[in-house]
Amino acid sequence: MSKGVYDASQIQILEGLEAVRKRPGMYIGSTSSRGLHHLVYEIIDNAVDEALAGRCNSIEVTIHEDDSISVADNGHGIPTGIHPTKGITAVEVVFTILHAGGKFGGEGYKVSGGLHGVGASVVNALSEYLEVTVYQFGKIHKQRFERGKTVTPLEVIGTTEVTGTLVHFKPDGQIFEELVYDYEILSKRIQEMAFLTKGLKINIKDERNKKEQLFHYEGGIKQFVEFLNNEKKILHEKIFYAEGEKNDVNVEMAFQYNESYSETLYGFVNNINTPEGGTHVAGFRNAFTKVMNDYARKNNILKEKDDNLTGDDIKEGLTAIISVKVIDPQFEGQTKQKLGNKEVRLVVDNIFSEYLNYFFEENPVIAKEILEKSILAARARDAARKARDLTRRKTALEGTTLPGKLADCSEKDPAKCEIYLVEGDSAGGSAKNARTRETQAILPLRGKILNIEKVGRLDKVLENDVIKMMISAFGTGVGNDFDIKKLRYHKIIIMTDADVDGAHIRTLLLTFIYRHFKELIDQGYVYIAQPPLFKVKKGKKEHYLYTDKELENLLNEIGRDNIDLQRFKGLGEMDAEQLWETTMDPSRRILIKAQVEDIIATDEIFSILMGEKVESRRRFIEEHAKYAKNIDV
Ligand code: TTJ
Repeated sequence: MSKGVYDASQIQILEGLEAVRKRPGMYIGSTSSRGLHHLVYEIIDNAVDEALAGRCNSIEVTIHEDDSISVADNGHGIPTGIHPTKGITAVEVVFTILHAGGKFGGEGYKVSGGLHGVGASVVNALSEYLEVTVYQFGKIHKQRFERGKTVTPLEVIGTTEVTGTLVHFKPDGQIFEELVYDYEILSKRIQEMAFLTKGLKINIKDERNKKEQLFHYEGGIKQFVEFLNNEKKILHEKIFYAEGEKNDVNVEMAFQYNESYSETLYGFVNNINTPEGGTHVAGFRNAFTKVMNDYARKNNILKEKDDNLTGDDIKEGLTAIISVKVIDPQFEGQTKQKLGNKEVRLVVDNIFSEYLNYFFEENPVIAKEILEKSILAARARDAARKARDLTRRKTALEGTTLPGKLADCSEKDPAKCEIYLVEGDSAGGSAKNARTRETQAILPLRGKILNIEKVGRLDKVLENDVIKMMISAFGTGVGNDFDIKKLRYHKIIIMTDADVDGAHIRTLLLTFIYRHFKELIDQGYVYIAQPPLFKVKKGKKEHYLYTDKELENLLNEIGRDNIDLQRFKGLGEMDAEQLWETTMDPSRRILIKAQVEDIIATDEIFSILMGEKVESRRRFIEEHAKYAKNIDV
């Protein structure tokens, strides 16, 4: 290649990576902690692709002391030769040309990227430095980049007997607002990747505090289902598993029922979670409903007079993973998290139907148990509908739908309205006095909020008075009636005491909202208020502190003599003015948005906290109480 062409392509490369640095959000979503973690997934995805191609079986991820990251695999190594059209080494192509990550290479390298797949060059552009080391054909090759720019060519620096690729990078402080890695966030995602790629070993090591975990699942998603059901009482021992491929679409499915009433179903496309579902999930549900009804009719479990089971009936207690690999995934929906490829639906439907029919024939006892549970669900749904019709008629007669305890706001535009769900009547009273009447509504919650996870079914949940009040205040309806357009407040703020009971009530409320109003959380309408833990008075000056750390800092600053330290045990200890100043004034308060960031972790925690197995619940609370912020033990 002539020097002129090389120069031209160099200019293009620099322009490309400069664009990434100018608009990082366009490539990795955000420059917050989320984007920071995204960089690691991006690099790991490349190594996982190498594993999918059958060339590597082990990946090591290291968080170094300075929050730089290393990812190493034992594959064949990124090719070190000159790329036929680009005129630079393939290694340099991977790290400097946009969207090049792994997409070249042809045979056995079909699926790659997906939603994340913006490529390693984006990581390079957003790193203070990135070093890649390739172990290949007896030699060690190394190249260094800084902020996307090549600073050394790919050089041979030694000899070796192993093969693989090692990438070491440090996210750029000029780009990211947050530079500290969270071990838990990385290890959760890494565990998920390990479940999704059976046989692959992924080790994560944190050199900042010597933590280390190895994830390795020969059973793949079958073990994923086992893990998700671990804290639940299972309905049948044997886990269904099937794998198949048709028209270049690879499908893996696993499921097992538990005795609860909620569904835990995760779809993945090229190892990426699809919270909004899509054609793969639709195909699964369609086949499941059809096979269940056919089997039930054939074996006289459903009688002639009975209605067919619906998709909702077979959901209760189902834990399932559907993982598909697609060459050119199309993502749709508001957040681009829904698989759109039409051809996938039938492929999943066909493969699942075939294996499920076979599974039921082989395991008639399991088939019967699952069907009986679904039939019970159908009856409960019927009863709930009748109960709902009844309450609807009743409320129509009474002429009002709002609960008496609600101190509503006068503003009618939901976007401007907030509702505080306040623990206890006395705090409720202070909050009513403190509030801005125009925009802030107060609903005091007293009495037992029933343990939703234990009761489960909607018809039972709806019998609880506190729950009924909340639902009618929200205005949305519930279950099949749910309509988010009718929501009366765009901020639902949970305000509980800063002690163990408060934390428990908060968890109950969040569980309830998560199970029955998940969309409210998805839309970012649910918040947690942060009341202060301490008040420090010195002379005429008063300070409110929200964490132990803040208190310590303040005391270090102003000294420990002649101070008056008050510890707030509950909201009730604050008068209306204090409550307004510290927790309710929109210009001063701290609100935490309730997020289902990591659905899997949340779901597991909810199950542990709320579920049947009392022993593990006690253990969990003991283990976590000492770490949890704002919990007074
Ligand atoms: C490309 O197609 C031919 C065989 O090698 C393929 C390749 O790129 N392999 C590869 C990439 N192995 N490992 C990587 C890789 C590993 C890490 C940790 C990070 C990156 C960006 C790539």
